[in-house]
Amino acid sequence: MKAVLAAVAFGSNLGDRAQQIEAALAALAAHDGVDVLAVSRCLETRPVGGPPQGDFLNGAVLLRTILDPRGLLELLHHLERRAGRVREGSVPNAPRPLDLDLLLHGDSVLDEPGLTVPHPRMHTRAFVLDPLLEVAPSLVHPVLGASVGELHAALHDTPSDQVP
Ligand code: PH2
Ligand code: MG
Ligand code: MG
Repeated sequence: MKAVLAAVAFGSNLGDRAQQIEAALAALAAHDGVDVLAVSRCLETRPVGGPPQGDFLNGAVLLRTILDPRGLLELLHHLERRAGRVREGSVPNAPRPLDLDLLLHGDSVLDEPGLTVPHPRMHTRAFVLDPLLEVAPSLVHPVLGASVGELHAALHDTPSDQVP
């Protein structure tokens, strides 16, 4: 397919968080059909929802890719499994060594089993929008019709989950 811009959020709150994130970003950059254009800083954030658990390292990456949304999602799941992530039977929002969430994929709007793009909660989460603002302020959310910068500003009044 034609190359599109895509945005992926990353997070980790189990094991060697920074190492797991670095390894996944290196594998993403090395993958055929994926160019990593920009990587945000890693932000330390308090867990939102789920059982009591440790703080996250969160960030976001801007890609150019010829993979379609399903192909990119499968690559992200493969990298999560390689970091030791187990999905089956796990509690929702349990601590995880690596979480890679597909946020935006060009103008794609999809709601299929296991694949919803744009990510349904991305505009409500500071741990997603804070780092995404660093790498893709002008990327437009195709359903809300607003840029990442505008979504971030709209969320600005809500308390941040970032560890001071
Ligand atoms: N991910 C979740 C649920 N809660 N909280 C923080 N701070 N960071 C996350 O990445 C995160 C979360 C579900 O994926
Ligand atoms: Mg997530
Ligand atoms: Mg996820």
